[in-house]
Amino acid sequence: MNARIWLTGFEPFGEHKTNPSQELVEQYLNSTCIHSPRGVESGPVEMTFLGRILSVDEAGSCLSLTHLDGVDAIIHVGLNERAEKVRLEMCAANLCDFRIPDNSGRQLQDVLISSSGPNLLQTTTPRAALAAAFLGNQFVEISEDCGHFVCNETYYRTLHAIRQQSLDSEKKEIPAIFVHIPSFEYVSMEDQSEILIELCAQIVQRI
Ligand code: PCA
Repeated sequence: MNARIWLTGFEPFGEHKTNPSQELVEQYLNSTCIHSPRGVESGPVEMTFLGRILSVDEAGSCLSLTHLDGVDAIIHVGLNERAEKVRLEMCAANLCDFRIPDNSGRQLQDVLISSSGPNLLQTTTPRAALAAAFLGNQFVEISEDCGHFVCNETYYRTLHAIRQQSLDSEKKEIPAIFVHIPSFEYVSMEDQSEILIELCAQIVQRI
């Protein structure tokens, strides 16, 4: 099987001149990679990475919604300025509350993303299996708080669309997760790359 993975990073925002999520993700876009996930018996998986570097605004948060068809998994990656580890985000909140303006100048305060959606949406990836796969990894943690800025907005929109799509068509939900990364000072680009590929392979192996 060759799994098609929709992988996204973000442009710089706020005071940042660069965004490590852009550098991390750009290495893989439009390429294919073969990787054997740890601790899983069924051998190597082949993954083709499609995706984009998203603008940090409403347009960027919505862009993936027009690409859900024909992809096997969705991995969004963004910078968390305060993180010192790679955070696997387990849920997205139906709330925008921006501390700083986004790259289009929006500064939403206490605004719902979807007027009819639930307060929280959970990752559609197998949570327990991923937690177990990264249990011994000192650079990875599980997080229940994706913040209230554009990363959370993007994650919520994606999970909401996946849920809607599976309700409408009775198709299985596409696995999707948000990964918040720290600056490369805390976890090197090389270590973050290994974590990202291992995560993708773990998810794809269980489709
Ligand atoms: N991090 C921001 C948005 C873009 C990014 O890389 C966030 O955590 O919402």
